[in-house]
Amino acid sequence: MELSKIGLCLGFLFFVFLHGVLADCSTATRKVHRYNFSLRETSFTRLCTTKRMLTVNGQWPGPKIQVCKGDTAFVHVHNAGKYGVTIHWHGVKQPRNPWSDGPENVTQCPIQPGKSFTYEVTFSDEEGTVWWHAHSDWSRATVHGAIVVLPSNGTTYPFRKPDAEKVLVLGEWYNGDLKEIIYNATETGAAPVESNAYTINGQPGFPNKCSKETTYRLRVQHGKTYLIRLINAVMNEEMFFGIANHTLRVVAQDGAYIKPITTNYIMTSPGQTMDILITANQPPSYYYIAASPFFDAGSIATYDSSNTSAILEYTGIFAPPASPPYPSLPNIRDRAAADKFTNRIRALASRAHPINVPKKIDKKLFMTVSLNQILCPGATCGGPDGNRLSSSLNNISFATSTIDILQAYYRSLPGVFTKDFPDRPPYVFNYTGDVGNNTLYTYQGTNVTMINYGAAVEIVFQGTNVESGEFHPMHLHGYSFYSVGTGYGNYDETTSPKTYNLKDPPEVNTVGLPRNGWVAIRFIANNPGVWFLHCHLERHASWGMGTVLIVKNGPTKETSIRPPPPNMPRCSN
Ligand SMILES: *[C@@H]1O[C@H](CO)[C@@H](O)[C@H](O)[C@H]1NC(C)=O
Ligand SMILES: *[C@@H]1O[C@H](CO)[C@@H](O)[C@H](O)[C@H]1NC(C)=O
Ligand SMILES: *[C@@H]1O[C@H](CO)[C@@H](O)[C@H](O)[C@H]1NC(C)=O
Ligand SMILES: *[C@@H]1O[C@H](CO)[C@@H](O)[C@H](O)[C@H]1NC(C)=O
Ligand SMILES: *[C@@H]1O[C@H](CO)[C@@H](O)[C@H](O)[C@H]1NC(C)=O
Ligand SMILES: *[C@@H]1O[C@H](CO)[C@@H](O)[C@H](O)[C@H]1NC(C)=O
Ligand SMILES: *[C@@H]1O[C@H](CO)[C@@H](O)[C@H](O)[C@H]1NC(C)=O
Ligand SMILES: *[C@@H]1O[C@H](CO)[C@@H](O)[C@H](O)[C@H]1NC(C)=O
Ligand SMILES: *[C@@H]1O[C@H](CO)[C@@H](O)[C@H](O)[C@H]1NC(C)=O
Ligand SMILES: *[C@@H]1O[C@H](CO)[C@@H](O)[C@H](O)[C@H]1NC(C)=O
Ligand SMILES: [Cu+2]
Repeated sequence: MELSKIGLCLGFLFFVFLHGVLADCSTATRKVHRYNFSLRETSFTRLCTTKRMLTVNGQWPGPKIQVCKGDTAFVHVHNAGKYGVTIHWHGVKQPRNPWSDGPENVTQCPIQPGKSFTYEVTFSDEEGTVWWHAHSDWSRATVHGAIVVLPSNGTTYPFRKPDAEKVLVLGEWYNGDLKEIIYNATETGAAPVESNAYTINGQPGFPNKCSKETTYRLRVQHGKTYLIRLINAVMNEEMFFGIANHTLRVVAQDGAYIKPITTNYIMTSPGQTMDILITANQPPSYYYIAASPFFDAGSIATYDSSNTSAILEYTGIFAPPASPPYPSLPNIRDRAAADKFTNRIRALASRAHPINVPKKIDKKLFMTVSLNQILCPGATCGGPDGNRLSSSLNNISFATSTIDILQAYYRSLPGVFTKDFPDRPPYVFNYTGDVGNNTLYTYQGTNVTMINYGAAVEIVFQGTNVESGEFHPMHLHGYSFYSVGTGYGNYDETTSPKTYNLKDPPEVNTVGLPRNGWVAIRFIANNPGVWFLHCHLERHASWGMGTVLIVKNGPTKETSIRPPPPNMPRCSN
């Protein structure tokens, strides 16, 4: 072999080794994958602070799961931690299999310390990036990781195959213990403390305290194209994201392809995933990759206003810049910039990736989404007016039961939940106007909505100005849905539907409800089960901004919930 060829060959091997060249399902031999997750307390140091925190296999972010479209993954979870935990497979529809969905006391009771549970993660039509995270108290801040779903054998990406792929997980670091943070907030009724830094792949990065040396580096080779799988695992804020001097080409969201969007920045809310192509076409150097918060709540909430960064580092020889260029990101309150990006998103809707938007609706739900207060005797609580902070959908603050709703439904156990979640708000007012104190208070209940198998469902989420208007990323388990319309102010039954996009609306599992605005979603209820619907801002979810949809069985075994696995974790009472 000629020397130059050997050089090329070595170069290629080096590239494969360093850059994680894309796997391909034509050579994948397994349709069933097995993973072991060991949940345990691990010591981590960030911002010059050392603490022990719950992780999977000692890693933060946790291990990546990689499958081909339609495969199955069995994930054996052993809990070697100190308290009960559940894991959710965010964006995986789990057809007929709510038993492995995960939300605490909705589809299962927690896996107790010393115990194990094997999740059967059933993939169907997801393709792209989804993720997994703990779904009990606030453990998801440290217990999360990527799920990569590759095109199945014989199919390809709807774009030129990238040279390599990289996972970037946006997260949040808290100096304090997460269990204690949410416990304290629940005890006092005050808002939980904010994080101390945002992170990219577990690293706060420049300019955070003690973080310069450990900044995450994404190494690229000049001329190559990379698929970045960006996961927003942040707890309580939406994020802007960009890479200095590099154009982003967004090609998928929430495990479904979109019409490519070329942009300098994106906005992503907790729960969402974005697949982004970048080409390393700039002079070899260092460039900052950065994310900064987008936060638009009123004055009741405090938030982490810091930035996080990583470095895009070219291979080869160059003089390192004294200070690499930093991307220009929108201001923390720049709602127009957030909307400008979001409103460009359209489903790919191609022959190979068709969509099926329901045109005729069988079941319509209108839900107000509010922050609230619960009166505290003697006004001695830590929230506004001495009350407790709360939140609700249609004025019901979701009260978590102590036996999972799925089991109670499947076994017809009485007294766990009621099937009377209202289809409309109990009280009609100017939702986005100057709301008075008569709308402030809410009550707690475990009220669910029953939906017939196969029904075409529309849900309109109406943000309210009760307590304080704020952006809410609404997430539905068991489904992805079409985000058909959105606007500011109150939804209008006559004029709002006329603005819907029924041609190529994005198919997502988490949708942004704008502050004092509305968003309409549609889907066919073809997945029987017990499915949690909630705001993906953790503090809002903890206050009760959630509910449950129960999609009834269809007429056949193939349209009915599967029987439970034999080893479901026991409920403790
Ligand atoms: C992928 O499909 C090709 C063509 O149908 C077939 O020859 C090959 O065995 C398949 N690979 C796997 C891993 O199933
Ligand atoms: C998972 O752990 C079990 C028991 O320790 C072991 O037998 C098995 O090989 C492990 N599987 C994987 C995929 O690591
Ligand atoms: C929880 O509250 C206690 C008592 O006020 C305080 O000492 C502790 O620092 C708080 N913990 C966290 C993590 O904020
Ligand atoms: C990055 O972009 C900025 C602004 O356009 C420009 O001034 C700078 O020279 C670029 N840096 C490199 C290394 O190309
Ligand atoms: C975060 O980045 C933005 C956009 O570049 C910048 O305007 C802002 O000053 C930065 N904020 C902090 C706290 O560094
Ligand atoms: C879930 O139920 C268990 C009892 O099975 C209970 O100890 C726990 O507090 C419940 N979790 C929540 C969030 O209510
Ligand atoms: C919600 O359920 C509770 C019982 O858990 C019931 O008292 C209440 O009337 C229900 N609320 C609505 C609006 O249906
Ligand atoms: C609702 O309140 C907004 C903001 O104060 C106001 O502009 C609008 O006219 C009100 N709508 C109705 C129907 O009163
Ligand atoms: C609402 O109640 C709080 C606490 O009682 C009071 O301070 C405030 O003035 C009231 N606001 C209105 C609009 O009545
Ligand atoms: C919500 O429920 C509370 C408690 O029952 C009640 O005081 C309040 O008026 C209700 N608010 C709305 C907007 O329906
Ligand atoms: Cu919210």
